[in-house]
Amino acid sequence: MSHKILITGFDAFGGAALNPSWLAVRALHGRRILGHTVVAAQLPTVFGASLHELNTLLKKHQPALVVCVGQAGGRKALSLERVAINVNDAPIADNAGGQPVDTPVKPGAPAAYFTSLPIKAMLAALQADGVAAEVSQTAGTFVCNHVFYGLMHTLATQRGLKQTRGGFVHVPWLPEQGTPSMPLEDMVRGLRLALRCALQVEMDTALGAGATN
Ligand code: PCA
Repeated sequence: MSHKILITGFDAFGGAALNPSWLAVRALHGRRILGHTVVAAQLPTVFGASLHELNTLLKKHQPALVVCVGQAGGRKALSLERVAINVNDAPIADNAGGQPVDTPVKPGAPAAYFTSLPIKAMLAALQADGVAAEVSQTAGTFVCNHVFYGLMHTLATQRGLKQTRGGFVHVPWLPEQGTPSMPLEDMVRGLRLALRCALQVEMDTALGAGATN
């Protein structure tokens, strides 16, 4: 395991001109946090290809911490996702025209995985710094949940990545995209705080089932 943090964002999808998740993670590329170096990468908003790309990045960087980030229009806070589910059920086509309905992310794998990030500690850290944040109980059933599930499955099953912690954060729209929204500076500040907290806090005692992972 290296002293690297991998943080990913997505390209624009659904006809949008931009994706704030990529703009926010890009701003963190190369930063040092508690002796770790941040590597930012963009994933395609495509079922399958996104996970293939993520797994290549995991193999290459062997990070200590992985946070995947996506846009969730309509939400008003940084959403710390608790659970990834083993289903693809796309409400719209992905960027390659794919629209799977009720297929598994990984056939025969568990129904769900909990995040291994200390989301309650992260929530407290963000709120203490004035960044709007919430714990979310669903990352949806589109490409973000697909990537989140695939990430947790890889971390659970790949030798060499068992000590790596990972999870998913959704960001709201930027002000120019619609309402509710969050300025880019707040997203960047919030994500940096979230990464720092995840490196500092060993286990989230408030998380219940997640703490046994
Ligand atoms: N948000 C989508 C996929 C890419 C993104 O940024 C989602 O929530 O699934």
